[in-house]
Amino acid sequence: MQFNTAQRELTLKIVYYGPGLSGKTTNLRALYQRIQPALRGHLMTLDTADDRTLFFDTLPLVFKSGNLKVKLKLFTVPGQVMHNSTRRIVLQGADAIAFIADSQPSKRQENYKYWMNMVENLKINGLSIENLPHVVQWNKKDLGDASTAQAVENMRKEGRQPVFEAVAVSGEGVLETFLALVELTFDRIDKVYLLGDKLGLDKANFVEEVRRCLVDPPAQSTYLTPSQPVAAVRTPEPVKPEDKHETSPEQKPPTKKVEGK
Ligand SMILES: Nc1nc2c(ncn2[C@@H]2O[C@H](COP(=O)(O)OP(=O)(O)OP(=O)(O)O)[C@@H](O)[C@H]2O)c(=O)[nH]1
Ligand SMILES: [Mg+2]
Repeated sequence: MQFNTAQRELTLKIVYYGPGLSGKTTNLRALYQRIQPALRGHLMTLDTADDRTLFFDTLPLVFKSGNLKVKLKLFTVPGQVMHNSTRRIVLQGADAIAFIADSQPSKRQENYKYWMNMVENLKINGLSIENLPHVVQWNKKDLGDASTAQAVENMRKEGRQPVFEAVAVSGEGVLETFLALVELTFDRIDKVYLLGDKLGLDKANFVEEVRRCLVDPPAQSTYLTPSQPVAAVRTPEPVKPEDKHETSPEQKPPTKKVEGK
């Protein structure tokens, strides 16, 4: 969290993390499409020719809450194995994480591997998933099967973090994931920095302002309840030992895209 006292500006960094091709960039694109055109900033993506994220994507969302200017800076990490150092750098100073898992049954181990990779990279940055607001999104629901539905249900039963299913290509579940994370993030920073007491920020107002930035936001969040724990470590499902080989597939030249207003 950054707070600029002179300008009364609060900046929060939200990182979309997960395995390669799980749909992190697609989440940001879908979100971009659902931000009121008059209010949205630039979605910046830097991809290889085959649309793999090379460094990161970024999308800002700026709104007023009380007499504060709030800037949510959304980032995605590149999922390819060889970009681990970039993933670590993007995590620096993260205030919240949306973990985008892939629902395809064949990707179960990959999800686990990247969850552990995230935990490790957070640790190197002096952060811990135990103290960071986070949600899990099982994206590509359309490619999941009964075993995926079971895994999602099991994770929900554990109740360690909000769990969403999504089809990011069609926008399904994208706003729900984001809004739940915004709520959790507010709870956490309020608890740590006493935003309510010190800056007069109010959660309902904060969330409402974010919703106002969106086109047709989903009905009020029924997902989170005040008694729900903010964050805890998820015990990953047991899977085979992770494959640590870092391969370096041939890279295609990057293409930078900026989606304007
Ligand atoms: N069927 C299906 N395809 C999806 C879904 N979400 C994303 N995709 C596709 O999956 C591919 C990868 O999506 P990206 O958003 O680029 O994945 P990423 O996680 O950003 O990948 P990296 O940048 O390499 O880490 C693209 O072809 C998307 O169109 C989904 O819900 N269902
Ligand atoms: Mg990407």
